[in-house]
Amino acid sequence: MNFINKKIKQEFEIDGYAAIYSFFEEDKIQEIKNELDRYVNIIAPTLPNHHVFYEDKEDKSTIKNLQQMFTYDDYFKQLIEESKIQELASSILGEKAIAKNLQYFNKPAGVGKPTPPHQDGYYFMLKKHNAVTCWLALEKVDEENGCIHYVKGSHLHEEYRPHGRSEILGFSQGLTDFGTENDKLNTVSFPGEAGTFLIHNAKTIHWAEGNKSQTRTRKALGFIYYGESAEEDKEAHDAYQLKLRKELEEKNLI
Ligand SMILES: O=C(O)CCC(=O)C(=O)O
Repeated sequence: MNFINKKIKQEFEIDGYAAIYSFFEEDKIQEIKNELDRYVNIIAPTLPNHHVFYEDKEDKSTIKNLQQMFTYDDYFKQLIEESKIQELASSILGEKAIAKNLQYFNKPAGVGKPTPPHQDGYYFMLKKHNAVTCWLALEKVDEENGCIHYVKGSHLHEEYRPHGRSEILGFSQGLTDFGTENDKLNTVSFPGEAGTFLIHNAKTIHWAEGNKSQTRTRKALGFIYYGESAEEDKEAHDAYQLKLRKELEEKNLI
């Protein structure tokens, strides 16, 4: 493991997350943005309704979330499977990182909803919790358009915090007891320029506000990896996803 990854791993183990402010050169960020535009224009309209979400499904300019992007497109497959993101995830996990999801997280101007406080591992249904999420800002992120907040050290607790259904499309579960004194004292926010790169433990509590800007979007990509020794409860996971999809269809949200 190189020196940089060692330092990031140390931070990650203590805090439950680490931030790298210049992970990719500007040119690479521009390339990713161009490929994302292509994907949104050409591939998104062809996707099944559980892999593309809109704040208002009648208004395609309000696209908020894409799921499993790497399964539909070679550029994004390479970005998650054969890149320095995958290498870093493997270093942090201490074993080969297997790509599980590549998500687009947008908060459209004016209407982008909050990201409820949650722990990713609660959704993953893993027997061990060897999973990480990486998050890459594709434009400037701050308190106005909804930057990420972490609760420092929240990954160190054995149990997950209680979650319940959230009303936010794309984030079906949120913490039901969020906002304790400890949560408030340990919350750290991550504003930054395009290219801001974050990595967090599957147990780390994180959240973001809605987009209060009337003019700026908040575009980011999320990369989920499981360690190769992770044991999924695939049956339970797939059953939950199917139930959720039916509910969202019934509510006419997707
Ligand atoms: O981009 C966001 O607001 C949420 C991201 C998130 O929850 C994640 O990457 O796990």
